[in-house]
Amino acid sequence: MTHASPDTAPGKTHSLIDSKLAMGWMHTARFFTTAAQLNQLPKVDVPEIAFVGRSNAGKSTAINTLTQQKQLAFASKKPGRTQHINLFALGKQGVTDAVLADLPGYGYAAVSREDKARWQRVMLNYLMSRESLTAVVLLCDPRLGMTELDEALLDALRPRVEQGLRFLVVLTKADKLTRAEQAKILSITKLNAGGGEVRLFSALKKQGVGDVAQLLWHWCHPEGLPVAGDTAAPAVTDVTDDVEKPEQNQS
Ligand SMILES: Nc1nc2c(ncn2[C@@H]2O[C@H](COP(=O)(O)OP(=O)(O)OP(=O)(O)O)[C@@H](O)[C@H]2O)c(=O)[nH]1
Ligand SMILES: [Mg+2]
Repeated sequence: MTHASPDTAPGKTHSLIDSKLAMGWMHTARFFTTAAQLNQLPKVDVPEIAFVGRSNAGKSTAINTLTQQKQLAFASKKPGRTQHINLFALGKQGVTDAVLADLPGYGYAAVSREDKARWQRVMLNYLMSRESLTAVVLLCDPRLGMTELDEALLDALRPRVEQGLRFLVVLTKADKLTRAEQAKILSITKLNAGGGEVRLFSALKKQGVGDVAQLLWHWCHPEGLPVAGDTAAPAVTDVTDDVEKPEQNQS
């Protein structure tokens, strides 16, 4: 883990924070609320980051890994586990400065056509109209890369991306690929990600975790970190201690 050297000059801000600090921030995550429909979601006035992607891609597991909490989000090898929009609040000393949203996955074959259509509507409405949404993390299984459904989502998001919405493709389950395969899918996905960021990630091997945490921190704190004593200490010191070993994917 690398550490940025602290800038202690008064009145300055840190534009770079180290991954330990970002992980400490992620670790503050706590359950906020759950909703089956958009109109049940409370308005929030802090940046909101949505985790989206195909069913079973690893969205809930990524949230648990990033927040270093075993069961904050419901993860399961049975696809379709997440059926609501679940919000988690982030921020030190109980002061919420960002929200993570875990969304149900799409593309799960066993769901009825009506349920699929209903969910697509809810998700698109959410992505199009949620005012607090500042970033979207699209999780993709690197063995599939970006599928047609992922491309459709990216297309739908494009107008908001052009207006400044941040976009990150996380290639989960990187542990299932060799280094050479990882490098290949990374470069292919960079070409398809419409100018968004792309990162390799493994909940099992803790690959890319600090890197993604740093990126999310910066997106939620574009002004940087005030140089003050109260923000200098991370909430956790060893980020690898309490992370769940996810079950092996069946597919
Ligand atoms: N090997 C490996 N398995 C993973 C990884 N991330 C997730 N998984 C497994 O993939 C399966 C699905 O994970 P979830 O996090 O529930 O997936 P999801 O995208 O939230 O799924 P839905 O809620 O159904 O949309 C679980 O069995 C996880 O343990 C990873 O990085 N490596
Ligand atoms: Mg889930």
